[in-house]
Amino acid sequence: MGTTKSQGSSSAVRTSAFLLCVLILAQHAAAATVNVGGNSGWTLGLNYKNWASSTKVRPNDSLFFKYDARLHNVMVVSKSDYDNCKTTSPWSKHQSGKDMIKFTKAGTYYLICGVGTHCKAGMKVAVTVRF
Ligand SMILES: [Cu+2]
Repeated sequence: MGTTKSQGSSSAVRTSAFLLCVLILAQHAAAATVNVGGNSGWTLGLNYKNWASSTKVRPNDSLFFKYDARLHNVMVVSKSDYDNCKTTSPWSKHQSGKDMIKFTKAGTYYLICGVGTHCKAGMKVAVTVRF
């Protein structure tokens, strides 16, 4: 009787440990969608430095850029192009107005609007992706 009871509880412990592992793995794998600029989206007049510093982005999360495609676009650029608002050699250009951009590796990524002088006016964001 005592043996049966002890077997029962150790199997319960094993089950809990297994479930805990599954939970941890699931949490690690779950990629989120991050709305760039929060409710304001991708636009002029928002402080993206403040937004980025208060936003957690993990590898494989999708950055969602929501904007009017007639007015803006999104370019992934080098740090130097980000600093200088240079729009002529982007690594990638997105212009659907509802772009999902995903970075699979940790690091800092630089995104700007390539229309007119929007970047110089502050429509630029540096996103640090980390676990
Ligand atoms: Cu713009």
